[in-house]
Amino acid sequence: MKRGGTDQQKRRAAERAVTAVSSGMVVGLGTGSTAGFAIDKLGERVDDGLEITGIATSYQSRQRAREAGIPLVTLEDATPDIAIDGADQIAGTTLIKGGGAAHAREKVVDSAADRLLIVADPTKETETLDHPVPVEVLPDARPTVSRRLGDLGGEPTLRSAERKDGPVVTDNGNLVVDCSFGEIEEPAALARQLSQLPGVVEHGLFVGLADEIYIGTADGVVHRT
Ligand code: ABF
Repeated sequence: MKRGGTDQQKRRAAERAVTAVSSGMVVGLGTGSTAGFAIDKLGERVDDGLEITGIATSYQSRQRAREAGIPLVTLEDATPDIAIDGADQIAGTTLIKGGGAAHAREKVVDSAADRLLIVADPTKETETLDHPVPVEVLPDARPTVSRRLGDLGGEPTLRSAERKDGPVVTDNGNLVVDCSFGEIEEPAALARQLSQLPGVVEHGLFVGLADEIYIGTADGVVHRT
């Protein structure tokens, strides 16, 4: 699996996407390193007089937005006009997200936005999705969901925390099972099957949700609409 573009590629994509933001907008703030560059740039523009409010998709993006000086609201207060978020894999307008274990809130905020802009480096693009699909599960449902994922032809693995013993726990207090399905020929059908499993809070397949894709390259940005 190809992983990890350069910070320059990520920053280019993020900063170009931020040019779509104008005063008066409510902006969904994505999670991850590429979306983080967008938050930083939005903060710079706020310093220069841009008047926006942000809606965070995770604890991480909330903290980064606070440091960048972006005023924050919640979905109780407003609906995002635009959201800028990263992805783990992109095929057309369909994405796999959840590498940061934030895909449940990301999907809520991103799908509420009038326009979803995805920012990424070139290693994220593919013809056919084959990245393991992150599935956020209620802790008590982890064994049953894992069995059902196996029945669907997947290979589920409980995500472990890198820096301490034990599993990753999401901002919502749940666990993440990464499930490999090999090449995903019909993401919409798989997404429906995953959504129907009792105990699944949210999965990382974002089918047809992206409105615009910004890919930062060594010498510019490829923008697809
Ligand atoms: C979030 O961060 C996730 O949905 C996705 O998993 C990840 C991408 O991170 P990065 O931009 O650091 O590759 O957007």
